[in-house]
Amino acid sequence: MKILDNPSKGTWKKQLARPVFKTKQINKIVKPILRKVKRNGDKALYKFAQEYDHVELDSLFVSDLEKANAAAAISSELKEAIHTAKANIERFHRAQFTPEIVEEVIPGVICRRKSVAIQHVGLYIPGGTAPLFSTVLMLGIPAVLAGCKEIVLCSPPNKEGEIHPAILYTASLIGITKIIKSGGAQAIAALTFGTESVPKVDKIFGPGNQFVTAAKQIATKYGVAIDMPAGPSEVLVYADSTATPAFVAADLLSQAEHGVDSQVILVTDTKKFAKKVLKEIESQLSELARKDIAEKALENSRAVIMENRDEALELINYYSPEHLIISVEHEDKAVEAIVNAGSVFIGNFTPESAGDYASGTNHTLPTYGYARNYSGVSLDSFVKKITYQKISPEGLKQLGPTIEIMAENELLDAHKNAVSIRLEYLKTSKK
Ligand code: HSO
Ligand code: ZN
Repeated sequence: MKILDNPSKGTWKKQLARPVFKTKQINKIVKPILRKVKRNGDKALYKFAQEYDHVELDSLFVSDLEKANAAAAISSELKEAIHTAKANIERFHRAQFTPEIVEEVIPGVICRRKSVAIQHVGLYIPGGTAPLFSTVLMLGIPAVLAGCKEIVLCSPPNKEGEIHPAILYTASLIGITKIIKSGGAQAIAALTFGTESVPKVDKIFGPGNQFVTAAKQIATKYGVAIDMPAGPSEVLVYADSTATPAFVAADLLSQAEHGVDSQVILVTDTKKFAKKVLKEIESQLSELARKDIAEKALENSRAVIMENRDEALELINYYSPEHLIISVEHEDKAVEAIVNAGSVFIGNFTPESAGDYASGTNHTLPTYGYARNYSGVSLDSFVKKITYQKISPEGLKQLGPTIEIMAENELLDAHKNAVSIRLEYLKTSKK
């Protein structure tokens, strides 16, 4: 982990650059996959399962028997933990319901806004090196709460044609029944275009590797919405001498272990503290099963010394981290100064893992600097807001002339006429 000593503003862009994607090469691989799924449907999915997952599938669907076996395969401790996390996530997401707005703007002109569930959603759960069953909770719970009519979950099978039991158990627990054994760009393609087995959806959610990310981007060209543009996981820890170096190191490593392209940043006020954290990282790292991955991620990572607090906060907002841990004296002031972050974790006893699993907030968050202009997944992500209006004759008499003059000046006669014709009618029908 490289130390940057009070880097001047002009150097931030270069010094804090995230690992770059090789989008062009990735797209070259992904586009033909999308094309084949679009053209050949299920047949293509079976073929890609052979090619990429090394399995000959009998069915793309997870069967009821597989779901029952999954429930038997996981420990009661894990089940209990999943239930606890589910309750907390449900509680925080249920609190996100916004009431319908009805406003009589002027007498006789009533405007209304209501949230309506996105009808068909696709949830992508990666397989690979870590079975992210927690992501099933993070995406599935708000989807169910929002009232999405159809929820499809796609996840890649292993060589035995199975999906990790914890993923299946969690999905069943929250009421997701349609689980498809397909991963990678081909799963995104199936959700985008629909196949014989996989329904076409309106919006696709979920993390994934660079192929999945690229496929999701392409999906948007076909009228499918996505949760957000995604990149590798990242955390920025802002800590001073009031924080415990071992805790800070553990938090940095918790994101570093996600992937070799993850990035973790420490921002602190003294070199002394930075050195303590680095020493802790060194000793904790050797104990990790995913040491090699974390080690690689640390090569992309930085410890930044910023003596000046205002500048430190400016740098954090510049970086716009997915996760921000603030463990400094007078934390409230620092928290209030933050305008760009996906999710903020406050104090020495708030590890990012809490939000990753069980505190209640969502862990699907904007990475790669997108915290500047995107929110993390929430209940809102699964609804769209429809507005309504109803205008009475009295209302139209009031508002009509405003519309007429505006339409006239935009040179849109037909717009004007849609009002004038009614006002005329109201005038004549009175006589
Ligand atoms: N930190 C990840 C989510 C996650 N962590 C799932 C563990 N499991 C999102 O950035
Ligand atoms: Zn994590």
